[in-house]
Amino acid sequence: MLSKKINALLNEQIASEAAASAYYLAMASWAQAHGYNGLSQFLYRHSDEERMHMLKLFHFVNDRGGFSEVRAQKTFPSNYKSIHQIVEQILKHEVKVTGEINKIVDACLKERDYTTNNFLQWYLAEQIEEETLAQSLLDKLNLIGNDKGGMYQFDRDLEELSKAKIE
Ligand code: OFO
Repeated sequence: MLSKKINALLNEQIASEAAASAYYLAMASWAQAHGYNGLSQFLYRHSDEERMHMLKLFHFVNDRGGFSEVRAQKTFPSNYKSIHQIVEQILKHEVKVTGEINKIVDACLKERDYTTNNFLQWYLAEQIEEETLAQSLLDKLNLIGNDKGGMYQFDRDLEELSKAKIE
């Protein structure tokens, strides 16, 4: 059974994962409109993953006798300066999400809610992967600089990456 406090924290996280999904969807739309097909596919897929993260939490809360909330979404920007800016924002966003999950884990340990703590370990592992991927994309973009051929290849590589399985 979930405590009120953990239930509330998990509802915050449900809202955060839903927001991440919408944020990446907004970025995907920009990327597609600007001809970055690889990046848009990568972002559509990333948006789907965040929705899956949201649903996984949603079902966990309800299965544990809590109550999952659906909250209203804010509007995300439809304009971005560059691919570089988008990848920087993804990294920043993922670091923020890691901090949020750490905060819930901390609360679980204080309350001795080992079940939720155990459930959240999957999210922590996922965050390491996502932060590492965003950082490596940013490193590549820094290497490419303004080279158009390099940017074309980068977009092609993202297209390949987007074909991998969703989790
Ligand atoms: Fe960005 O991964 Fe969800 O939690």
